[in-house]
Parts: sequence; C-alpha cells; structure tokens
Amino acid sequence: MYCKGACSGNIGCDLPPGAQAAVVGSSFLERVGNPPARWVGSPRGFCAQVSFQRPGSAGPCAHSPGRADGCPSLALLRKTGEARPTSWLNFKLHWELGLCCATMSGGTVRSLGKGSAPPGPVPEGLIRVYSMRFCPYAKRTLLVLRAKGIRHEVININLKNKPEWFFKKNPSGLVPVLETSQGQLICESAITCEYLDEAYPEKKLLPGDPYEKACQKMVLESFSKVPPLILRILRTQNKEDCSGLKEELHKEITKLEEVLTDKKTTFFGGNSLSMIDYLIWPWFERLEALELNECVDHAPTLKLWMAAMKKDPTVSSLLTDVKTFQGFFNLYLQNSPEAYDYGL
Ligand SMILES: N[C@@H](CCC(=O)N[C@@H](CS)C(=O)NCC(=O)O)C(=O)O
Repeated sequence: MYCKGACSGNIGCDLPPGAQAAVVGSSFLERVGNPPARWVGSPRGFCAQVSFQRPGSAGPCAHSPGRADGCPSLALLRKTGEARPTSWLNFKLHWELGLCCATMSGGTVRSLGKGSAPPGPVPEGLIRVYSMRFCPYAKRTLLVLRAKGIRHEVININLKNKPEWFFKKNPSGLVPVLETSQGQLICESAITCEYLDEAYPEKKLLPGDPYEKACQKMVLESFSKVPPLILRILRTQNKEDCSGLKEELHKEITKLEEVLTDKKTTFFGGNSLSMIDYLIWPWFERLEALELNECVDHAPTLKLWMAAMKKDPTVSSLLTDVKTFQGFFNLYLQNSPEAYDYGL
C-alpha cells in the first residue's frame, strides 16, 4: 500500500507521497497519539486526506470498497467493541477499516482555513467533497455519497476564515463542492446530488420515470422555503420574538404533511427512501437542537417519516447529536471561526 500523496496535512499525517503503508501506519498512529474514541470506532474516523492503494490492485480495499456495512473489518470491530487500536492486530484491522470504508463524513476532520496549503489533485478512483461539518447543504451530498457507497474524501472548510484557494473551487465560496480526479468541479448541493446519481448509476436514488422525477423536484421546490426560514429562526433566537417565523415554518410543514399524506407512502418518493428524502432530511435533523420540534407536532405523517429516516443506516451513520449541534450554533451565532471545529 502506497500513499498517493493527496494529503493536505491537517490530520497529522506528514509522510511523503509514495511512502509505504507500513511506515505510514506506525507513524500515523504515533502522530495521532490519543485519538478521540470516534477516530477509529466508526468509518467516520479515518484520515480523509490520504489515499492508499495496494500495488497492483484495482482499488484500495479487497473487501467491499466504499461499503461500510459490508466491511468485515468493521463487523469484527463492532463485535469486539474496540474503539481504538490496542494491539498491532487491532491496528491493522482499524487501518483496513479506514481503507475499506473510504466513505466517510469528514465528521472528525478539522477544517482548513486561510494560509492552508491547497490540496493536491484528487486520487484516481475517489471523488472529493469540500464540506463543513454542520452544513445542511453539504450533508445532502454526504448522504448521497454514503447511500450510494461512493468512495470519497472530505475536506472541511472553515467558512469564517476561508482558504484563499477555496475560491478557485467555487468563486461564491459556498460548500458543498465536488471535485473529481479529472479536476472537474461541481457546486450547489442539489446539483452535486443529481450529478452523483448519474455519474455513479449503480444504486439509483432518483426515479427513472420522468413523472416521478418531476414529482420529487416539485416536493423540493415546495420545501425550498424551509431552509431560509430555519436559518432566520436560528439567527433571531434569544434576540427577538420569532413567533411570526415559527408560524411561517408551521405552514410550510403543513404543506409537506399534506404531500406525504396524499402519497400514502412512508417516504416522499414511495415506500423506500430515495433522493428527495435525503435532500430535505438535514433540516429535520436539526429541529430538536433548535427547539423547533413543536413545528411538526401537528404533522403525524411527517413525524413517522422522521422516525423512519432515523432508522436508515445511511442517515443514522451521519447523525449529529443535539448537544454538538447546539455547541456549534452557539459559536456560529458569535461569528466564531472556532464554530466549524466544534467538538473536535
Ligand atoms: N445553494 C447552496 C447553499 C450552500 C450554502 O449556503 N452553504 C453554506 C454553509 S451551510 C456556506 O457555504 N456558507 C458560506 C458563506 O456563506 O460564505 C447549495 O445548495 O449548495
């Protein structure tokens, strides 16, 4: 296994491109020292900035590339309950886990800010996403990447202190952005998701039927008032009465409740989860942290949908807990550049 040199250095691996994994492994472990429990306990915890490949193999993982749930290393770790490597054997397992589960959320990767070195080209066989750990739009892209089992790496951006090079990736300075190994750049969350569904057609999330696809787009359009409302509520909380905004949100939720009730299915695209569910989920995920659960109290079908969403393996593997969200919101409202690395 050789380092392919895609490391932008922010997680602590400073080995030169081309270094062998055996060397990388021990040094990486030493450098990480006492990692947070999540570092190796889940596929979230692997260094998203480095990519390794077995010489002569088609991909980095002999097991099930990009499929966290199909990875025997992960299954074994779950069985032993290991949260961090305690022996060489365990370390190897954890290492393989990282190799196998190149699908990761970047949930434990610190953000890059002004003055950081621009990341190198995206290694062949991977796609990169520029993200921010608490961005609901980026969460859409991460959900789709994970749901489709696409091997990817995550670079988190400090949005209060953006790296100069980031504007070359997206002149508007917004995340998410996808970058392919051919240097193609794709921005706007809904567009990134549709691109991923077309470029990686194995497990389609959008319906093939033009009418069904149009229906999903209509739901998305109808949902489009929700994100700005939630942002305004977040920004006005504790400062002034936001009952008017909550009233508006209540109305938007009612519309979605009606759509789902008329459909008579568990999810917005039918009885299995599809693209539209992933596209709207990130705002429902944060209702509790924003103390806005009351806005769905009158929407029993939507509440059932939320419960079903939480059970989906992709959604549950990318859930952020209420306390962490609240810690981020606090710092975000103070305009702190520390917000983006909250909890790391
Ligand atoms: N319409 C964009 C919105 C993305 C967006 O607003 N991202 C926020 C983070 S959640 C951002 O990058 N903000 C940085 C800024 O406003 O400078 C999309 O769907 O991708």
